[in-house]
Amino acid sequence: MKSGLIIKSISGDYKVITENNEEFVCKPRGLFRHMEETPKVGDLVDFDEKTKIILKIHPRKNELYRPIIANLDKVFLTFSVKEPDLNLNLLDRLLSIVEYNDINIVIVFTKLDLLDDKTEFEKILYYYKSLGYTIYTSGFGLPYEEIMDEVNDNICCFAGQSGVGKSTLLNFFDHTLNLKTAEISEALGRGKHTTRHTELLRVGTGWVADTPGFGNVDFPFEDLLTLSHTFTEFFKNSDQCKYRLCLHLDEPDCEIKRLFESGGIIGSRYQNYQQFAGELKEKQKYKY
Ligand SMILES: Nc1nc2c(ncn2[C@@H]2O[C@H](COP(=O)(O)OP(=O)(O)O)[C@@H](O)[C@H]2O)c(=O)[nH]1
Ligand SMILES: [Mg+2]
Ligand SMILES: [Zn+2]
Repeated sequence: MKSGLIIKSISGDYKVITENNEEFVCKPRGLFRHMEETPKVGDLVDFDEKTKIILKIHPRKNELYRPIIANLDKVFLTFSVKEPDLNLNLLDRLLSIVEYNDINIVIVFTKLDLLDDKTEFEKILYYYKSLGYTIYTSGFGLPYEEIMDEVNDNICCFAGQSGVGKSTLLNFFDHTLNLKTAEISEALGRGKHTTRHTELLRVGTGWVADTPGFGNVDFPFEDLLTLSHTFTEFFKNSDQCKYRLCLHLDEPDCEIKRLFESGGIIGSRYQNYQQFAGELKEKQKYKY
């Protein structure tokens, strides 16, 4: 019996790589299907090297559904400051989802070379840094090396809209990857993405999921209190709210609203929160 990491799923088969870099194409054991358990890219598995049957999936530390991947150590939230414009709504949404999944977050802002006036961006950068997030900035002509260290020894995924420069970054880390940049197919609709398989690529001493750019994603939870807890600064200050289970929406004497009004919480952040709360409420309406 051998153990290895699933790096690719190919219509029911799984490419598994061992610690000695041997690759095997394995099939799952029939029993998994019975148990409604499917191996996923990122899974550590035991398999029989003769029959090439996966015998056991090791317990997962986490799993995402879009993209379908298990055991992520780190998610890179990649956002361009221009072309496309900085999308703070999507940033706050992805931050919430990744916080909920309890996976390490690195934020990368790209294309800083395209920004003539950095004043507004500096404020945003300062704010998200104050939340405790590790943030890197990149751009043509700017250093990328330190971001590379964040990939080493980790299973990672780069999330963000098409065109923000994910493939460009990865190619910079490893020229042999030769990922296509500015793919037209990526820029067109989301339909294409569902047919694409997730694959882990060797980058430095780490693994990076080559996933299509993901735009809008649904929240993996339904209740508003959970949402409020994924906004780290809201959670931290919520003990100052009058109500113990304050949702920071219409309650009186709410510390979060106070902070928003005094500029302690940047406007876009609170407005995005309100919008997400509305979205969850809408979903609940249709459920009952
Ligand atoms: N000016 C500038 N352009 C960039 C930068 N990074 C990527 N691009 C360009 O943005 C386009 C999309 O990049 P790509 O890596 O394909 O984005 P992806 O869809 O996120 O993988 C390409 O034309 C890149 O050359 C950057 O830092 N500065
Ligand atoms: Mg790409
Ligand atoms: Zn409150």
